[in-house]
Amino acid sequence: MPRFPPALICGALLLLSLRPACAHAETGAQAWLRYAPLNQEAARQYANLPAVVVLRRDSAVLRSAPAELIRGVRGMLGRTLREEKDLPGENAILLGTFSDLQPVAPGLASRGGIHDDGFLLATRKLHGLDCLIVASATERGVLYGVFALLGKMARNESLSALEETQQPTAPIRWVDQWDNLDGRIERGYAGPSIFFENGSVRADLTRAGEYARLLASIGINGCAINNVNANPRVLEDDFLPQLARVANAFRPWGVRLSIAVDVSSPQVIGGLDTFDPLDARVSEWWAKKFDDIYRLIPDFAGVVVKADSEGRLGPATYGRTPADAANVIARALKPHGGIVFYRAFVYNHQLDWQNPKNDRAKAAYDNFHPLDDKFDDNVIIQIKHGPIDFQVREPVSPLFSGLEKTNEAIELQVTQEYTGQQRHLCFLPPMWKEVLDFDLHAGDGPTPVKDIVSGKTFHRPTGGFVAVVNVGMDKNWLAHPLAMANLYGYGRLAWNPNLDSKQIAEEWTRLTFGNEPLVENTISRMLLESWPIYERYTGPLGAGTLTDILGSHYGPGVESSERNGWGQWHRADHQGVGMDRTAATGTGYVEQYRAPVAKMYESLKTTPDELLLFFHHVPYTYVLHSGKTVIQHIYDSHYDGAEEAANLVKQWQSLEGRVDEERYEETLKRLAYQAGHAIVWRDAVCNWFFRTSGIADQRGRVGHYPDRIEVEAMQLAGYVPFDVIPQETASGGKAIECAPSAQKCAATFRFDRAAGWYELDVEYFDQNNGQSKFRVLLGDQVVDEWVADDLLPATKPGGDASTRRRISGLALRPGDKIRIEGIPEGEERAALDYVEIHTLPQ
Ligand code: GCW
Repeated sequence: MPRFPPALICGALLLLSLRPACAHAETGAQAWLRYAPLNQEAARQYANLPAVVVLRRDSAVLRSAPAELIRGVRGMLGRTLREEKDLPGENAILLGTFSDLQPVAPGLASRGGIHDDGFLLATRKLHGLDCLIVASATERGVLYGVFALLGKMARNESLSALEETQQPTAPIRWVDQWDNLDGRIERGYAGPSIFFENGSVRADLTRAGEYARLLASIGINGCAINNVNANPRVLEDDFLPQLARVANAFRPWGVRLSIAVDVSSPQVIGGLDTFDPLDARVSEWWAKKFDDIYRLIPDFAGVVVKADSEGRLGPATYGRTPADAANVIARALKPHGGIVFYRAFVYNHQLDWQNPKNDRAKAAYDNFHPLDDKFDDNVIIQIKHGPIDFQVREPVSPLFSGLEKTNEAIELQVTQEYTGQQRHLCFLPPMWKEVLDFDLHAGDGPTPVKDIVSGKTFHRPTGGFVAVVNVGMDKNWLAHPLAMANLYGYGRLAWNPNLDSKQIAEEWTRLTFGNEPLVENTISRMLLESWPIYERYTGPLGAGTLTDILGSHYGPGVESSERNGWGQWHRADHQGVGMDRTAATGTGYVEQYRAPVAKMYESLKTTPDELLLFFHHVPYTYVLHSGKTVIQHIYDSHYDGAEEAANLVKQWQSLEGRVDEERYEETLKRLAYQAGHAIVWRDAVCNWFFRTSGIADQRGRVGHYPDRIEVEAMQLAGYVPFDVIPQETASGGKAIECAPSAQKCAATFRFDRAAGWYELDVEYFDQNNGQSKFRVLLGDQVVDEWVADDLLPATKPGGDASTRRRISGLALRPGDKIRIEGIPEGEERAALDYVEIHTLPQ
């Protein structure tokens, strides 16, 4: 079949009135709220949609409901609904709270016992007219109902005989941002803050409002806007009106503003000589501060606290407990209805690594379990889903079942700190589902994490979900066009943790890329495969992500977790690998779980393979349930993972012309980069374990790269070889870089294989402190050139910087001279690692 350019295909499809998503380029700014025009067939089923929308009472939040409905319907159907204040003499869409609608449509509330932010979507005959009703007990629930209705239309679902109720599982459905006041975002990968700039709240908060709209569309009702490593400045008097401006931007969307506060604020900015939570002056200071805040922001939601953690000050300064610190703030918020999220992420990062009984994983439980029943009822303990820190795989935190008389929220991470930083595709809902569905055996029947955090298991008044999101000024919010699936998935699960990942992936894909089955199937399959793939080429068997934990948390850094106080140890040595956390011989961490769970993890036999190294130290020759030895599993999984990452590129390429060009190209670029970086990961981890264990790969792959030519073996001009540290992050442990005096460098070699078509991969190092230029010449002909201008988290050559440039379709002949030229810039010395030449299929 001849290949037509995408524009032609789109044009042809348009003539057939199929109107695919490729009709116009998209930036991703609209995320899943595109309201793209429906094709004729889909639009036909909404032909009878009433022309009028009725909102009987106005308020900041309610106002958004008809506005959004009008916007969505106009986008999808090209019709502009008329807005009325009361029932017209024609069919209508009615929006409102149950009490607003009571006079015209009595008895709605009793339907399904809807409460809080739950909503009803229903068709009713009222005075002989066909009405579509969106109703809730709360104003924001009405808005959620409108978004649900529009989502149905965008996915081409029927609205006839609609009778649906939805009830969120928990009252707390929040997001946190780790934005600093200078505009940078801690662990943010999508540009600067949408809230702050140069120490102040941004003058233009358009994006903050747009973010709130996106959040509302997935049922999120609170957002803490600043880094939990909080700058006390946010509480200074002249800063509060600035916060009020953000609250104003959020308000129309029912998203309540929250901030992270530093517990030392009474001293640092309050002029007191103490921040002891039990000092009366300190409690007065907090009370007065919140009085001031609520005067400006009547719907202020509350605060998030990180204390006694990673160098932050906390109640430990005065020998006080987290409960003392949480309660003094909670009591000041209580009269206003505010809440305190106190983070359970309290641990000693200067642990003695030589003591085999020390274990960071035990910290949250050790610190908080003894305080159960000491926290006020407007305190919520915010617990990271695993006991360490958002690794690619961890068991569930035992603290969830360790607090029965305390409110809890689970903390998840949408920002992909340890899962590829949005340069790698890693759809996290499948991971979160495993966590939420995990039965902690904390009661008579099943007690999955989702029931504990939503307050059901222990009959708590409140609780729920928090995710660290870290959207930025990048147009598409999270940088990778497919990364927003994680924010969408988070919101959907916080609303209803019983949804399955596949359904979430499909919903998101349809809303984001349209309803074409091939597009839906391909993208949702890619999403669902992506976390296991990422896990395979990074940290295996529960050993942690194996990334550089002392720096970027991005590329491979197997040894970085060892021999330091941070406690992310995997204890790999010449004989074996894994942390012994058993009661019998290890740190005793397993005892923090209830008996049935503890029993499962205590035994090697019943510990699932994927968490083996989290709980046990075993020899490399230990045989897994899968029948493979640990070492062979490490090798195989890394080779499989890298191959599957390459396959993601192919899957995506099958969508060329079926998704708009802008998002197609951007996604392709990132997936191709990921496929290259997966090889960097594969080689680093495999070589490290090969070197450490001395056990060869049964399949002969590790350490053998028949298609690879090391640059240090080429003929060099201006380039000098050097040792890369850690050595496994460069092929053969060595790379070349331009000598300090060199302006231009070259590495040359002769091709000595049979004549044919080949692809040539150049592995180079792209740092963020320079923009080197590269050229590849075949004889005298330039076959490719590029600038190493990516902003990877790297200032030196190594696993973070290593990047592949693929030159495809080269006709090579034996004896051909291939020359790679580098022009260094700044501190980036145009470093190269190796070249690989692969035969292309005929
Ligand atoms: O994982 C660590 C991050 C820190 C973060 C901390 C936390 C905001 O590396 O950057 O600090 O977790 O959750 O407090």
